[in-house]
Amino acid sequence: MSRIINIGAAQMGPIAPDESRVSAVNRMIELLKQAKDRGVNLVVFPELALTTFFPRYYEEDISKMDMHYERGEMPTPECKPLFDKAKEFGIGFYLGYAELTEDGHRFNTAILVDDTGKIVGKYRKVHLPGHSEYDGKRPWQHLEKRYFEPGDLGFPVWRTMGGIMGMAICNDRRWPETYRVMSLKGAEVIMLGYNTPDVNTSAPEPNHLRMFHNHIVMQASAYQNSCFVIGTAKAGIEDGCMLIGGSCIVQPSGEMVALASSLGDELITYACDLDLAKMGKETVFNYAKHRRIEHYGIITSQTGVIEPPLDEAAE
Ligand code: ING
Repeated sequence: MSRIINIGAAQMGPIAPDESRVSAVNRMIELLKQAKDRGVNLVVFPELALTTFFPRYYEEDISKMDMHYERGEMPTPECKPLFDKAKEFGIGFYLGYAELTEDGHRFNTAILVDDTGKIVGKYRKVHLPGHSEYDGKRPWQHLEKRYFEPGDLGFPVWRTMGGIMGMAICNDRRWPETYRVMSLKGAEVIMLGYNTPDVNTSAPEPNHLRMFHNHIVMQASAYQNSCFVIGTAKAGIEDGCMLIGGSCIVQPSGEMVALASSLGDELITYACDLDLAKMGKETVFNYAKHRRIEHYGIITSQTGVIEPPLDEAAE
């Protein structure tokens, strides 16, 4: 019997710096209503779905950014209507937000809530792009290394809603290790939200490559790890800074089966047959049969590049 779960990527348009959480939550509830009408079982909201992408702003005193973080555990009072509506509809969801823990740690976080309203798990973004100090050369800052600590929860997966599911956040999607760790634990669905500025002065590249790279990493990784990958954007112009859209659902073949066409609040959906993940896991990417870990050691023992020595004789 096939295990079909109808998954929705609930892309959100811009969240203005002064937009309230109530406004963002109401927009997400509207997307949940669309999801209900379309028989969706699981909705993936973006990274930092409650606030504007505040790492674009420099603040000397980090505590002055506290208003962008959620304190303590979910659901917060502002998010409770979202949790209640999802539970009423019997829809699970992924929610990205900035987390400020009781003991003062700051993470770029996502939680997975199942279709009964139970918080199944939490993930904290491991790969933090950008920089930690003000960079005058940039039109926009990207201060995730200033406002967040690297995630301390690893890449967990959970058995929930009939499958094995894991989470990632934005820049994580560019690193193959993200998916491989989860697929070594059997992940059939890897979901993630992203806020990707259209301009990244630290990696100047032609504009069209922004979307190309966004999709190639998720499509290649879905194929190489034989799993579904869902990527949900916060898109559009936030305070003058363009964030790319391109929310998508990718099946284990690597083919994109749903793609957002706007830069606003937009739900895309696909009936994901989780058993499609099995074929790859049992054949081409049967890890137990084909991987040769005796040759992979430096992937985890070495952080940066170590080139072969220059040949003295050639000098
Ligand atoms: N944003 C971007 C991302 O990884 C970035 C940062 C942009 C990296 C462009 C490389 C190129 O999509 C976040 N929030 O990680």
